[in-house]
Amino acid sequence: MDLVTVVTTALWAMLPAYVPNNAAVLAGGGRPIDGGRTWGGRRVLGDGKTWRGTGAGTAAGVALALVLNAASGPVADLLGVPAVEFPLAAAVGLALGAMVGDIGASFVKRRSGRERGAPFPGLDQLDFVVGALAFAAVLDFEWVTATFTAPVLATVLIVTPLLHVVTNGIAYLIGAKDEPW
Ligand code: CTP
Ligand code: MG
Ligand code: K
Repeated sequence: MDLVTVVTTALWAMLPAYVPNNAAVLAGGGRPIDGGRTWGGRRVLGDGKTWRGTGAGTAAGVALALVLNAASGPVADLLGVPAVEFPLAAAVGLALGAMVGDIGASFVKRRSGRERGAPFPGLDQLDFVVGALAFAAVLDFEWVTATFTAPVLATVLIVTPLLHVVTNGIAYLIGAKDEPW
């Protein structure tokens, strides 16, 4: 696999996992998932993890995967790379897993005494990658192993934190997000 194929495959295959968090920021609000409950004197998850944000984020990721499927043939031809198609199970796994990974990170942050919005470098940038790949692997293991070869996976782990920093920085600058992480 050449470098162009590796990088385009990594980015394309992860798009349904990248979009949910950003969609959740735009759609967030309403009832928190933890219903305000605390554990050990701190919120279980906090007000930053809501049902609406999670639902909208998951829906946005799945919808994007369907749009990408419609465009994958022509785009792959144009770039001269093999097309990446998302089976529905993989799309749901990537989108829902990204949201659950982020929710899991909030759980860890609250347990370690970090208030809502506090940064946790490393965890913030990769929580949703771990969640997305784990859920996708449970729902469609063959698609994950065929798509995320070692070089593609390595690219995802390097490029995702960079993309995360940039997109969250932009979201902060345009006022969509309270903190730039
Ligand atoms: N959001 C949401 N539901 C989710 C994830 C995010 O409603 N499952 C919305 C919330 O409005 C949240 C915003 O997106 O405040 C930004 O998301 P994030 O940075 O993940 O949450 P934080 O508010 O920083 O909270 P935490 O410290 O728990 O990550
Ligand atoms: Mg945050
Ligand atoms: K987060």
